[in-house]
Amino acid sequence: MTETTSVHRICPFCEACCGLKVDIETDAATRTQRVIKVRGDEDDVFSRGFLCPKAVGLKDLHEDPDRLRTPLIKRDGVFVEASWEDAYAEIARRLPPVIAAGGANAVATVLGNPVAHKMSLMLYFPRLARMLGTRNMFSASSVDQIPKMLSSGLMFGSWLGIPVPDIERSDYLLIIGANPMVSNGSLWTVPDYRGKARALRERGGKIVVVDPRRTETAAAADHHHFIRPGADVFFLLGIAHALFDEALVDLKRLATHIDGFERLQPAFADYSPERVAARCGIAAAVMRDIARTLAATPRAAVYGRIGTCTQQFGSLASWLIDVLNVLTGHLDEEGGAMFPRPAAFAANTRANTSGKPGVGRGVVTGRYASRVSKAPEVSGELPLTCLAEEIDTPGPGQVKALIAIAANPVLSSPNGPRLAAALAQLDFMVSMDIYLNETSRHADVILPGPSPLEDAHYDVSFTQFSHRNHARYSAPAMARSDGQPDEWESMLRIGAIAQGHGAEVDVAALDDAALREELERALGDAATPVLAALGSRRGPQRLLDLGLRGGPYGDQFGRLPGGLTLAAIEAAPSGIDLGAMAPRIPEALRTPSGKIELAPQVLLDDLARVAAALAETAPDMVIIGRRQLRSNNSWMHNLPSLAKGTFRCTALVHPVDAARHGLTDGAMAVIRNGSKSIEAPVEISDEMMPGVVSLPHGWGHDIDGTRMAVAAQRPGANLNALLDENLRDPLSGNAVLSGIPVTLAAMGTGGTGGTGAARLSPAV
Ligand SMILES: Nc1nc2c(c(=O)[nH]1)N[C@H]1C(S)=C(S)[C@@H](COP(=O)(O)OP(=O)(O)OC[C@H]3O[C@@H](n4cnc5c(=O)[nH]c(N)nc54)[C@H](O)[C@@H]3O)O[C@H]1N2
Ligand SMILES: Nc1nc2c(c(=O)[nH]1)N[C@H]1C(S)=C(S)[C@@H](COP(=O)(O)OP(=O)(O)OC[C@H]3O[C@@H](n4cnc5c(=O)[nH]c(N)nc54)[C@H](O)[C@@H]3O)O[C@H]1N2
Ligand code: SF4
Ligand SMILES: [Mo]
Repeated sequence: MTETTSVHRICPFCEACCGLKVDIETDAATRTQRVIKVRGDEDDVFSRGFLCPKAVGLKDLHEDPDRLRTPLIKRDGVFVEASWEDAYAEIARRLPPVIAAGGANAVATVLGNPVAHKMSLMLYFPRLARMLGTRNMFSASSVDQIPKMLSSGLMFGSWLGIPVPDIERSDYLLIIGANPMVSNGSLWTVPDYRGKARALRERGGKIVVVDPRRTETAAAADHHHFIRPGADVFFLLGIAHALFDEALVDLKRLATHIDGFERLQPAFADYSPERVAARCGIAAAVMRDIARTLAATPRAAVYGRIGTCTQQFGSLASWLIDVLNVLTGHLDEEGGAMFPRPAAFAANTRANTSGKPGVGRGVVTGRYASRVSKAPEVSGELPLTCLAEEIDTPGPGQVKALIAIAANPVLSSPNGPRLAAALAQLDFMVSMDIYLNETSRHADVILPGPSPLEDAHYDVSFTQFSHRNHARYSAPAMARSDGQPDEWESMLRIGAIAQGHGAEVDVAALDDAALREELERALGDAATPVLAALGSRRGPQRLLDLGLRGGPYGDQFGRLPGGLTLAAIEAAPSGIDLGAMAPRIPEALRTPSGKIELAPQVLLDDLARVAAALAETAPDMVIIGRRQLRSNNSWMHNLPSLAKGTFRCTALVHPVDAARHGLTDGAMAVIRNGSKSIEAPVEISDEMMPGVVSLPHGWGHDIDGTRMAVAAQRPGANLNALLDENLRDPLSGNAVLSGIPVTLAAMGTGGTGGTGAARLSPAV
């Protein structure tokens, strides 16, 4: 006898956060469960039934025999399965001596992308960080978005107070260095971008895409312009210059909320479209036309994403995007770039609904610096590209232990091979990870989290960037295997071990005490009734209820009956719609001046680098990355339904470049950057800008000692084995991943030919 139930689930794989319905069959006798089907939830208030092919990965992931279900401990170089008690005991045996010898900073932490997709990890990492007290905190943010966090912090006062396009009411979108048709949006939670873009164009609006590749997003837009990788700053300066030059600036309502306006025009004076055109590869007339259209269209927005961040001028480009939105009167206006008003956690995520409305402390950077390269701290973290040198450079303050949480930096961070060698030198490493992969293979203990279907979920992060406000919750849908703890429990346990309390602490009591202390500090005597109102909830659910009830739509712990609570969203399985974005300036600002800081001095100073780079000519070939629909960074290549089909880790090359370098379609090419080289099959395509080759990241699964059988069948090449760990945007510390000069050559016969053949092997 079997019984099938249908459960609601927010997809945890990408920032679109689609609402899914998952059919689960339970055997009445054995209680074993199996996923039958994954589909879009038509009733979901936010995603309205949309889903992408990765959603079925939820079934594959749950069933993946390689997904770890018990902890692993490395004994004499070999991983053995262990009980949770033994795994924690091993951490208790080995972590405290590292701290005793080297102090708190001897332990580093590194967080990966899935942390943002796991309520448990997202809400409890701050506690672990406090318990560890280390300055050596690293994350995927510094190979991704930290320039946008910095520019938003400087302009609007909070790290994650980032405006997003109001696509459903916009008539003109300028999309720079983003491919939402494939990525499904980033720092912009927008499920079904395709449908929304189509609707925009059907109502007479236009979409313009600026990208060194004619991407899927570009192909479905009105205009696409190739841009030289890394040259966005010139393009944006050209448009800003034209706005002043042609008297198109109109601050509208924002005029009284702005500081520094008078400093912009002189700063942009040297960058007429005519002067920057050759440097960015876009004609002056195009820049002027974009300036005029932006100014003339009442509802328009400029949006930039990872292509504008992962480059040497990432902070400047991120800033200029919002400068254009402000100068054309599109910031904080309907159909423009607006601030979401999330239901919870703006304070935890350092966004903009906490504290006093309209004014704040703003952001500061460089409160400390990394030991070796002296890279400044930004948003409480150091650049991920500094992690390897912090481990492999001897001296006082050297990192000797690492706690990696849902992170695979060996594949996701530039010069992965150096990092891998550094990890092998550590005295101790813990990976909280669900796979034995390229990074976790270096760990001494691996602690696997539950499958997403066994876990509760609320989008702590992505509600901060959603194009429409909403609140949705997924309860655990499937039973866990015996003894499987929550990931927050493991984090508290590691924290307690680091503080010398041993492995056997009462985690629940620790959690209770920490929350009471936090609330008493924030609320004084009012903490007691708040705690009482939270009742019997514990762990992340209690923090979620706290966040929702104290948030902008909350019931204020009973004072506003009918307001939002966790119980209310539990009772609405397809979520609660909280409406379209509405203007929030000045209330959303958290700058000390209470104004939008349009011309922060550090950014103006950084323009000196731009001036120096204006005359640089294009290298013969440069490399950029690429995202693909059936893949997500490094870790979904083991899921059969996604891994099948055409091999995707190919080097896209323009026909002219292929001819110049003697490359043929399907044959292997050697891509070199100095002494580093990788090999990948060539795919000739005129969707590339001439002089630019594109390779996806997150591949390179041919490293020994991993346990990802499907991924290993077609390992692909690791783009990050080619990139330099020493190239950073100096202000934000973000890695430069785009526009790196490389050489291309056809691969010779013999030698590495065997590897190439393996990489081209047929579909799994
Ligand atoms: N060259 C180049 N490099 C890039 C990029 C690029 O565009 N070009 N993009 C960068 C970007 S934007 C990002 S975000 C980073 C991503 O960098 P990472 O976060 O380091 O990479 P992921 O591949 O997302 O790895 C996620 C890890 O989390 C594990 N995991 C998955 N689910 C769970 C879970 O539920 N619990 C736990 N504990 N672990 C889990 C996976 O097994 C995997 O080890 O890569 C960056 N690297
Ligand atoms: N299917 C899928 N979805 C994903 C992911 C994935 O791996 N697969 N990863 C997720 C993650 S972690 C993130 S951060 C988001 C990222 O979301 P997006 O930023 O939308 O992702 P990309 O597809 O990398 O888009 C970046 C674009 O910038 C272009 N580009 C490269 N260099 C430059 C440049 O110098 N200037 C300009 N103007 N453009 C440039 C690239 O050609 C590419 O089209 O996607 C998320 N969604
Ligand atoms: S777009 Fe695909 S991977 Fe992203 S949340 Fe939706 S279903 Fe999941
Ligand atoms: Mo990312």
